[in-house]
Amino acid sequence: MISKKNNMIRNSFTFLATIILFFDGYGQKKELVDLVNKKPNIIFIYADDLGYGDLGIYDSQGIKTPNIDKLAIGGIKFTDAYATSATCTPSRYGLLTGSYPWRNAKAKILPGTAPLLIDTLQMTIPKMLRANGYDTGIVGKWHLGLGTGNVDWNNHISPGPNEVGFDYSFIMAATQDRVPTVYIRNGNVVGLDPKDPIEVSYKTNFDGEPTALSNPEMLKMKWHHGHNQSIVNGIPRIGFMKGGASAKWVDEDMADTFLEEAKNYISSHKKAPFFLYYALQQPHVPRTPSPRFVGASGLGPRGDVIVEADWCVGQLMEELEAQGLLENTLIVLSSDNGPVLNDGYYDDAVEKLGNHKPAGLLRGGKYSLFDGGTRVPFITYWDGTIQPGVSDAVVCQVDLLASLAKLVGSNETNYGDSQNLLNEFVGNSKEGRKTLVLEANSKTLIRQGDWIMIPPYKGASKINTEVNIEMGADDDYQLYNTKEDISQKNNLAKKFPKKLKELRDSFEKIRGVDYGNVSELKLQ
Ligand code: NG6
Ligand code: CA
Repeated sequence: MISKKNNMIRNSFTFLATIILFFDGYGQKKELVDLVNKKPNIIFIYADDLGYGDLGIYDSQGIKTPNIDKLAIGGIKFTDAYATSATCTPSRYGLLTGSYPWRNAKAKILPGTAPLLIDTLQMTIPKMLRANGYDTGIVGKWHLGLGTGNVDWNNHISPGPNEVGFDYSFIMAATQDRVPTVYIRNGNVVGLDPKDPIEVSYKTNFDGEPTALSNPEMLKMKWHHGHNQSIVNGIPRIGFMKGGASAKWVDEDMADTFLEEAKNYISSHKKAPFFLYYALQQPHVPRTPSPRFVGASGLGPRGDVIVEADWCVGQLMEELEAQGLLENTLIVLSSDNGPVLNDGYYDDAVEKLGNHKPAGLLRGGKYSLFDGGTRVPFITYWDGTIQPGVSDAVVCQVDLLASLAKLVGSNETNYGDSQNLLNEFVGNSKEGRKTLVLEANSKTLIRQGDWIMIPPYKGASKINTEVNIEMGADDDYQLYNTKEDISQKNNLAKKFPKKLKELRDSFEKIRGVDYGNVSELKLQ
């Protein structure tokens, strides 16, 4: 630290530029020294379907995650942090663009053949960082669409991550349970034999290709709902695929493959600054731990892949340390949506759960309007710069764009829905967001202060029996005080009509919809 400061003093202009004075909510002057324009490397680690109660540091009852816990102990553990949505595609869209996903009608769970969801003219985190001198890379799950429709997987695939800001990309197109089951590097399928071209369809099977329905004897993992189309590596998937045998991934190697890619990206961009978006596939279905982790948790494959993901984070940290980059790297870890046990395969997630509570004390889970859908683990870590602590500031992944822009000294100040919460993310403030509109299955709700209001959704199902999760929809208004009732058990809508009106007014203003009188509501 001392030698770094001396370096800065030598360059007095930079030094002056790094001192930012600002006022916090109470009018007191604070100094944020050495932060802005320091341009640290930035790594965003995004788990897939990791719940609020799945990490040791978030009081996990059954799974040990020492490496991620170490990040939280040496950094800031956020207790009131949100993804923008209760499912993957919209959350990733909100994260990268700084725009609420409900503003884009197409931001729904996408099939593997969907066109690119992000407009190539839209602002994104990697674009913003690139404009400020960063090299940018993505390794892992994409799930934001590719191409412009009718992708030819045997040619260069574009537009994709490389056209919305990433200098380097090594991705899976959609999800581990969706075809095509191949890796794509900078727009090209990895390991493809041109003599065995890939064809993909989400409508019809290709003649003679086995499916889970026609050839159940080929399955090493059984499907529970959905997931009964093409079989790859003995695992039934969503969608039909033909060809590309030499390019197909090995599911059990996926964690190691992404980790190696992430480490290589780091070691080949040491000259900094770089931004790495490391999008883990765990613990999304199909849960396929490397043999090294089978049985590691005692909770079946879902627990095992969380242990595996934790190990990956530890390995990444070791790489940063080995490269001497730890003090100059901001690490943010979170999850794209809440947890689910049975998401379409028989994999013992329910049977072997024991006392473990994937969503902790939160109600609902993935897909849900309740907090179990969107309130997620969120950790920031920056060795030597962020003072360790716990923060109950309300923050959202949509805010990373504006906050990182502030961090890297961008002159732009308007980032749409993204608010600059840099002070919260580095632990200088616990003020957080005042208001947040969240999405689950095309329905929205509002969080304002300690209160959550879910508007009526007439006739919507209260529980999804396939995944066995409460969806959070009701015919009447729901109002919860999350500070006093984290499990959203007491609907206070009738008891606090003024508070209800306050949240309803804010909600209508932001959504741009007049939801009318309580008794007249007929929302879908
Ligand atoms: C659902 C899938 C589920 C999962 C989810 C996407 C079925 C029945 N269910 O449609 O298994 O793939 O989509 O998850 O097909 S997400 O985390 O990427 O949003
Ligand atoms: Ca997800």
